[in-house]
Amino acid sequence: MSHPAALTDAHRTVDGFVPWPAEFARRYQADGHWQGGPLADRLRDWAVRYATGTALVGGSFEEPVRLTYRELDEAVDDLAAGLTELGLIAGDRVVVHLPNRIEFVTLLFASLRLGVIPVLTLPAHRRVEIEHLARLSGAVAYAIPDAHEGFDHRVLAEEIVAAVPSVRQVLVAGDAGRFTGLATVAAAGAAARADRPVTSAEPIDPAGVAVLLISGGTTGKPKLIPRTHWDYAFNAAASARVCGLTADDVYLVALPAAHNFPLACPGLLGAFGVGAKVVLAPAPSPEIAFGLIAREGVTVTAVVPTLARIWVLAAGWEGPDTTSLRLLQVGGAKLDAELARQIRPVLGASVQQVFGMAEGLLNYTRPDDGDEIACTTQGRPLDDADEIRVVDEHGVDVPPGTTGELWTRGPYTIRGYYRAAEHNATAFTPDGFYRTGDLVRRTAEGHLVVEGRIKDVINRGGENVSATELEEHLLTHPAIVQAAVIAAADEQVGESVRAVIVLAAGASLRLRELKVYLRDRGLARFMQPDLLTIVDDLPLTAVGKIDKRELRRRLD
Ligand code: OOB
Repeated sequence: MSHPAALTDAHRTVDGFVPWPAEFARRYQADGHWQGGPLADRLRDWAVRYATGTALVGGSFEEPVRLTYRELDEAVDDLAAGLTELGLIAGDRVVVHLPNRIEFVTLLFASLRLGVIPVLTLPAHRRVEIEHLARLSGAVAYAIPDAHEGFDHRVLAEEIVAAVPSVRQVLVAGDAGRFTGLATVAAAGAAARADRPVTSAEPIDPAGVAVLLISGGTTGKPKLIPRTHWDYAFNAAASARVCGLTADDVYLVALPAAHNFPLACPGLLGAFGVGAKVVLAPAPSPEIAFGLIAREGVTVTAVVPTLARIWVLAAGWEGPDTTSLRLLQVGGAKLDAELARQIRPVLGASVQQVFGMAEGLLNYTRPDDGDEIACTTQGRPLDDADEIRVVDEHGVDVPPGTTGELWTRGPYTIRGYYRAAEHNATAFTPDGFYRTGDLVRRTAEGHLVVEGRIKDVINRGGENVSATELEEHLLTHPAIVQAAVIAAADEQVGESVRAVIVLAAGASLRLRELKVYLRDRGLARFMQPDLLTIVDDLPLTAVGKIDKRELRRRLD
């Protein structure tokens, strides 16, 4: 095994993290939001408590690999010992670019056990994002699969190593080529530790940074979101409670595991906390997901609306056995009510809307809210300590029922992005509220309805057209399966309204017909699209949301 040159101290400090003010930190501890040890210590507890229960199912669909809680904890110790042999120490950052494989989970916990901070990137990220994130975090290592979905990550790793001097190690799940195999590291670790449990050289502060998540923002380069052991543990455990998760549940990781939603809302971390079985889907396609749901008896999973639509359509054709599924969480982008209403009849599961963000705040519809609220609202905050404000453009609170920007702070919402002092000055208010940029309305019962993004508004000759609102109307048309509304430059009105749609198989639609349809729905004339563009598919972000930035670029 190759050993890296001695690591310098230049990349060791965890600077750029904005902690909660002492007064808040005290309160969150006193109230029990922040409690317990660092995240990897919890895996030790779970390994004792759930010992021989199945923790994790990975591998391919044809050849699944199963680990009990005890085996998972052992595998994590082996890898942690191996990483120590490689010279990784507390405070180092490692860019984790792994798909839904067992190594994602073992490397995540092995890093946490050493106080090494994983930077959780998504499989669809490529050179631009990875290079930026490796540089920004000052990462010393980069972890990849050999190849995934036809893309050889080792080629990308060559570029990253050449471009970012701090990256000394490339760790590979699978065939390592000229780099270091994670299996080799773990084997060396197993030999070195000789059954002794691994601990960090220095005690790990549970109030300190555990992981760096990637912002889902669609403007500018991704930002790093520092989540602490305490806040993230609360995030996962409180979410598990809201979902009624127990040891009898089987959680399917259908979205990329590195995304906050399937990772901790309640995701795999929340599922481990109650001793449930976690199943990693190598891909979210209906064939694989439905196959795993039937074979493993999956009870809960999380999807984005674009994926929910694909599953509902496919299930309509295939009639898969999804009888075990009790809860389908949908979030990440606005779920239209019509699609939401199809979920129970077609998939046999209750729908739960999740309006969350990697920065923290999570809103859930609750199991006892009833179908109407679950289908038409984006839920309410996870915890009473979540403070939310809905404000106008002057930062003044608006009454219930009025749309405004959502501001929030609380025990698991960050007070600043990592190493982003300049951006933080505008992204947060002086008293620590995160300005989400989301436009929401609070119903009389206290549920939130997402009405759009502050910047996703088309200024059509002085009239503001909300893209989200028009998209929702478009999706009610039977010929339309996907819709995105964007601005098109227009000499007369500045910006005109362009509807980009994907048609149902065999359907056709003309702008004139669409306008008549929208008019009959009672839509104002200024809200009507000026242009209609029909495409085969819409570009998606790394987690599967419609990517308008890329769409605008394509249509320019
Ligand atoms: C989740 O997190 P991110 O960080 O990828 O994206 C957050 C943004 C939100 O600010 C909002 O603009 C949008 O995505 N969003 C939704 C939504 N859930 C997220 N917009 C409308 N309706 C929803 N249900 O996307 C995320 C994190 C944790 C759980 C679920 C989703």
